[in-house]
Amino acid sequence: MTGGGMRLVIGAKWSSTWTMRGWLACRLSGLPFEAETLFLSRPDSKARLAEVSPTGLIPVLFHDGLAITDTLAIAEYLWELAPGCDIWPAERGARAAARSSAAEMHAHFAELRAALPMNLVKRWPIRDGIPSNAKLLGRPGVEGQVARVQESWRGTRARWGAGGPFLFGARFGFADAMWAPMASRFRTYSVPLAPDAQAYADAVLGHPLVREWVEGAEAQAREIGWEACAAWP
Ligand SMILES: N[C@@H](CCC(=O)N[C@@H](CS)C(=O)NCC(=O)O)C(=O)O
Repeated sequence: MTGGGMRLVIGAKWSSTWTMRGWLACRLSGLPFEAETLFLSRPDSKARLAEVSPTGLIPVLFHDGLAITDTLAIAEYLWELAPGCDIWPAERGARAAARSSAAEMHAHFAELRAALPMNLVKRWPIRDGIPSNAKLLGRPGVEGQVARVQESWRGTRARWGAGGPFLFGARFGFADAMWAPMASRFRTYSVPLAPDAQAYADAVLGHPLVREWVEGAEAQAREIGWEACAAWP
């Protein structure tokens, strides 16, 4: 089976973390697909979402009469269509570890995500050497979660990452894609990271697919109004 006729509904590129991951999964599959944008802040967004997605959430992937919701389900569906693609590592143990890593990002870090919303076109200011992000980082639970993210990256890379800058070495996969919005949050809010975690975050943000999405976000922000986008939320 091929991916012919696949359609992925995505949100605003500068702010939509889950649809960024869904789009990266589609690109990692190597299968052809079309992306359709549904901005979530328009007056008719809720109604359109309800029409489009059974869960009222995006991304949703349409293919072969199916509406597949949730990024993990989308990644697994694409893997079944294109087994051996870049979504998961080739080796069973590494694949299990990649699924664990992706699932950890999927299920955790609620406080960190709420305190530091993704905004790919925003840079939180540092003035006179004093980071004004201290209040955000001081919210309950955030510091521990920033530490856990780095620990998770470190643990996975120590076991599987030899031979390249990503979690599983030289190949950027879906586990890395899941963490890309987190790496972008750390950049946006100038979150201080350990050198190894910073190197990993830089590698993820420097990957051509991530850059392509970010360039799309910048193009959208220029079209809609950079200041308005950078001011969100
Ligand atoms: N667990 C879902 C989360 C999806 C999600 O929360 N998507 C957001 C956009 S990034 C959404 O659709 N929000 C609806 C809204 O804001 O009304 C997944 O992995 O895909």
